[in-house]
Amino acid sequence: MFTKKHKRVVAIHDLSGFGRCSLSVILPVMSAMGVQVCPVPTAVLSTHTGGFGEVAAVDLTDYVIGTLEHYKKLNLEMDCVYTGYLNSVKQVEHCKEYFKFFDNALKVVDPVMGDHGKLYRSFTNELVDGICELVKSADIITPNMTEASIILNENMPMDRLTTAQARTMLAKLSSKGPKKVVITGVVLATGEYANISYDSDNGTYWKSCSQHLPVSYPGTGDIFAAVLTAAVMCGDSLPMAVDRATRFVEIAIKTTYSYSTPTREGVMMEEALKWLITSFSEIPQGYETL
Ligand code: PXL
Repeated sequence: MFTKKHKRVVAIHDLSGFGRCSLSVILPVMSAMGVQVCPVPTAVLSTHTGGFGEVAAVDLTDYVIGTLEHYKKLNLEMDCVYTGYLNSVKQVEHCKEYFKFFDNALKVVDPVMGDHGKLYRSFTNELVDGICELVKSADIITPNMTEASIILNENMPMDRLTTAQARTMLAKLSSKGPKKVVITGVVLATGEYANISYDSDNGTYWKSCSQHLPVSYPGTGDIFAAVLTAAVMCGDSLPMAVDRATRFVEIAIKTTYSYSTPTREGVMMEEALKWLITSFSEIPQGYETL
């Protein structure tokens, strides 16, 4: 009997044409790491919603559940269901249906809702509540600080986080359901800029620090979650996967910054992708206990 060689993930996210985010970056990243991606677009947009004015967009709410019905008929196996930018409350329900049907698959929720203390354009309170609910069914979640604060119904911390505060945030998120929690873009009391994580299976807390540049590019959260998800699917421990994602996003940002391109155009994947491929066989060792 033929068994598939590569791990397979269904990625439920939007497809933005210009601006290098969501499926446009998730596909190359995961393919380069040897994972087969089945993209399920939640919406098609001309650009992301962060700085290009009025967007040409088509909502694909009813398409998502149709893909599940077809995959059921095909008896497709999925090793992972990974959700990101959702376009309607109905799509939250459709993601739950995906989780229910592929109950043995790894469930990753990137609760894409906002950044820098603000919700992305087009996110209603109802959709935010739905995504906060979806988080409870996940095995792994990857919020940034803004999204972590929304899920916890807390104000976004204005100060740097002490180790105790960082650990508390991670543990509180995990107590909602996901066994593994990652928070990106955390500034620690030490002044370090870190991605922090908690694995409740063994009670361990981790941090991967990176150099902080005075720029922010859209899509880096999507790239981070995609590298992390593919790395876990391929057998990395949580700290190794977080570190792999941290290292790749760091080099993608540094590379792009050196070219001084407009930030709204995202990171130069075309330049950075080779680092992902050439470094994938190396063991990521930049993580430390938190
Ligand atoms: O990278 C997050 C993201 C994904 N998809 C769309 C977005 C954004 C952030 O602005 O607008 C459409």
